[in-house]
Amino acid sequence: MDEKVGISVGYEETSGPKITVVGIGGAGCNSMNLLAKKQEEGIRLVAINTDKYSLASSLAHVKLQIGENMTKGGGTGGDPEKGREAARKDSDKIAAAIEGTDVLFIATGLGGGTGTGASPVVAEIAKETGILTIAFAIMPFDFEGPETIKKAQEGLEELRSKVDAIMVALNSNIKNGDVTRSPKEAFGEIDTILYESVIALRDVIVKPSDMRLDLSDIKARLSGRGKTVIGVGEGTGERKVEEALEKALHSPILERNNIRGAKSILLHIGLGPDTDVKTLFSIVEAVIEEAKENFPEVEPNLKMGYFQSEDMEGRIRITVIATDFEEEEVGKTMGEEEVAKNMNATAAPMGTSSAASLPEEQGWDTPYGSSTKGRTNRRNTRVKIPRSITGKDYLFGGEEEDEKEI
Ligand SMILES: Nc1nc2c(ncn2[C@@H]2O[C@H](COP(=O)(O)OP(=O)(O)OP(=O)(O)O)[C@@H](O)[C@H]2O)c(=O)[nH]1
Ligand SMILES: [Mg+2]
Repeated sequence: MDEKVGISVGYEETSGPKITVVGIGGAGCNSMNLLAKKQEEGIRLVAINTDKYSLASSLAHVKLQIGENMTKGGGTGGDPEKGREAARKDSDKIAAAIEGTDVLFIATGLGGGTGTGASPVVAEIAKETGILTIAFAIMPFDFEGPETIKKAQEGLEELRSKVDAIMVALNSNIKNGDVTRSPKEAFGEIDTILYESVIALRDVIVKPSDMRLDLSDIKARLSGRGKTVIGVGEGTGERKVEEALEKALHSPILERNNIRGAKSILLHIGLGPDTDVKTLFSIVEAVIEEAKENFPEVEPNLKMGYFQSEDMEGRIRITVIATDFEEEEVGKTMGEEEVAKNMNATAAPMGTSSAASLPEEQGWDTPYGSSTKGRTNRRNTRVKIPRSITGKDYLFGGEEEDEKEI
């Protein structure tokens, strides 16, 4: 087993903050595939698994087999207790693999044994050394059955309590995308979200910017914040701003697919000399509008950074890091009718309840709870683009039939 544990592995080229992505268990390791293929500068990739066969095909810089004596190199067979135990037994190796890290991403699929059990242990180890830790948790498909889903939900709660910030992706949401794509391409969207979030964070911190956000801004905004959305969008051509905003503010895969109710926002914009300052401010305005949508009382605390460069001519890149979400009380800010409509429209993975039986305590953070609390799907998550950008009243995003709702 290749165990190239050492501070410089994966970071050789960087003089800036060190970012480590740890993939844990089968899904966690797979989700790093795109990062591994691209071998981005300043990012160390660590694959952790009980399953040595899965590790063998990983392209990570560091591969850690845990719990060797317990699982004999196989997986845990879906037992989180074994996953937890395996990580505890090899905690020294894990600590060595993440040593020197400034920002740690923990990528994991919940519902099995290794990812569910070992991820919170890795988070604990990171916390002990004061590393800012962001979890990227993939929730199982609705068809995997109640036992797996229960394990995943319990794992999510535990992981959430151990990390600074958490992004949750739903495997079931793959169905919301273009279903004519090949499975590889469709599943690749999850890898892409992880890739884009990691790269965006690195670029926000290290890219020379005209108005800079730095590691301390990231730390201040993400430390101990819980649910988090990192959205990245790039647009080109005439509708570049609309395109970039729509992509940055709505993810079809993430459980929280919008930034509504976010009280803390970091906004980073990359643009070319062809974009005027009016457009820059319009983007800020659109992001604030979106955060206040359904939450008129929320006054987001927004910090902006931007860089302008020749090679961004004709393009715009928008990165939004949103945290501190105000929860929406079902039925308070939406009428009953709208709640019911959202329930029908929302791809509630388990299809468990109607609006009438909606338990209010179930929030967006319970992916299978089918609540609409702060959670909406593409149908009612249209980005409002200020008139100054479009020349018309707000429009963009969502589906045709929603046009009249605006
Ligand atoms: N998107 C995606 N999800 C996956 C993949 N593999 C597994 N999953 C999901 O992740 C959950 C956990 O599965 P694994 O990651 O294989 O489990 P593990 O952590 O390796 O745990 P054990 O094998 O039981 O020790 C599953 O229930 C699936 O929903 C994958 O390659 N991509
Ligand atoms: Mg496994």
